[in-house]
Amino acid sequence: MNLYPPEAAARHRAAGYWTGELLDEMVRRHAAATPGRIAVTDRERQWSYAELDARADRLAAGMAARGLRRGDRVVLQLPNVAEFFEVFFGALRAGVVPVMALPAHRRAEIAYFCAFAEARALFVPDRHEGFDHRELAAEVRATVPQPPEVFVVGDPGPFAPLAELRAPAGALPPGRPDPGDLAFLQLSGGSTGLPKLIPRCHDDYLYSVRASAEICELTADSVYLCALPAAHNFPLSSPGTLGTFFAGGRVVLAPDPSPATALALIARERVTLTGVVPPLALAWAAAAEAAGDGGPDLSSLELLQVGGAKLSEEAARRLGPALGCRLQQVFGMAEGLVNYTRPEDDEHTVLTTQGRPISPDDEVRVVDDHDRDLPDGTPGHLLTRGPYTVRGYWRAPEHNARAFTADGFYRTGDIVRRTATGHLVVEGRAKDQINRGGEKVAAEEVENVLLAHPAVHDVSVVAVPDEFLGERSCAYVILRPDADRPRPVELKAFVRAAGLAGFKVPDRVEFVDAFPSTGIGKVSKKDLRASAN
Ligand code: OOB
Repeated sequence: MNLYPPEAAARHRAAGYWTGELLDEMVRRHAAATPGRIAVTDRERQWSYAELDARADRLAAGMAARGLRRGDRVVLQLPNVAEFFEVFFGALRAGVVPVMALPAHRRAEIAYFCAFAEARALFVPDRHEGFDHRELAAEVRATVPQPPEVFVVGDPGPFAPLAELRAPAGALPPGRPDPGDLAFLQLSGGSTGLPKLIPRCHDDYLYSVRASAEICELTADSVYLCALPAAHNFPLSSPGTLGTFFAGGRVVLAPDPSPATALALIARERVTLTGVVPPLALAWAAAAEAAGDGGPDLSSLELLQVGGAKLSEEAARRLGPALGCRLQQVFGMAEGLVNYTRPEDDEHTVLTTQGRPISPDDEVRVVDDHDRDLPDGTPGHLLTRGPYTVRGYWRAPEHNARAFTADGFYRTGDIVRRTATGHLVVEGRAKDQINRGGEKVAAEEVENVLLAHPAVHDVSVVAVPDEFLGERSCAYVILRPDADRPRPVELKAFVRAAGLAGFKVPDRVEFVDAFPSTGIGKVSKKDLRASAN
């Protein structure tokens, strides 16, 4: 399968970006050179590089023995536990393709991923944050045409424990996958009714990981705290856990991202860097300020990366002093392009821009509504193409025709301005999405669910400003003429009962008689947003 046009792939290879190394081979490399070095710390557990490597081998061999073939898909829904990497690297080594679900996903999303990807297996924890994922797995199995086999980390209940998939030590994984083949399916933040899957290969992803590790100056002494869900592109690759493994450093997994947990882990594990979304950064900063000198010792922390949603200049100014470290802004997307402010950037640039692209060969265009290029300084639509930006979503030709230009640029849906130094400033968004403190909600997905409610005639879900999260979601509802007005909580419960992740449940519900319309009769979400407050 060609994920990139052959001439583009040849160019990226010739430029040295694509090296042909597989993502799991970095683990192998460190296991050979420094077998005893710790790769992962998870609560009281420590796995060395040798152990992680051996586990990945055993899982890869076990998957093959179980009949999972190269190219088969599995859904990975594991929280921040060491087994996340055992399964991820094991699958990659076997050529089995994980779909990177989030722990917050519920029946609707997981069933959709399983059905659409024709997943052969589903990996879940027993319980996470009070929620029983085995029950979720059972519900999913009942709705999917070809139910996946379920493997559980922890108490397996009616399913198989992960241990059952581990081949005996010494078992060899099947043949080496191709670095240009589909390696895993990342999730799109989405702006459409159904989530889109993003096909990433070893070559493109490893380039972004390696270059990110260089930009962020990672070494074997780096200790990365993974506080966001490990499957997300930011903590996975920017440079995140994979960048840390690439450099031979140590990954510390936070069971939850609360200030109490995270700050204590930074102190205990001597964490040197971490990546968070803006609301979390502010919560940590507030906790550190409140604790003062008597609080956890954060002196090991060198770099705080903030991304996933816009960081205000005011907030940016506070973070470094509060946590006693350097700040880096990160503006990235699971589809590819990632921008960083650099260590050599002046303070103003770090506080007021969202960075510049990883690669000299990242092509960035800022265009008007007719795809005409705009001069630097003028906000417009961000289009991008390059050595690690995908050329299309997985099995979505119709959507791809809209989401990509004919010559392969991805339409990010972001409105940005480029400065004279090539840094990007995110000014807004043209896509129909709510960015809830880094968690992305596709308005249409929630609207489709609410439209099925018997009292709802029409609905429009929009972002409204929020002091803490940046944005929250508000569902504007037009009721059927003869319907009794439901209470907002009933409509929220309806969305939850439909099996959507909790972060997609509208924060607010407002009843209106009509929607403002644009000149050509479409609902004007811009005017709806303006009517909030
Ligand atoms: C990251 O990835 P996704 O796929 O969850 O979301 C991508 C979208 C971007 O298109 C943009 O709309 C928004 O999230 N975004 C930002 C931002 N970083 C991401 N908006 C404003 N300022 C920022 N710094 O969110 C992601 C992936 C890799 C690294 C970092 C973030």
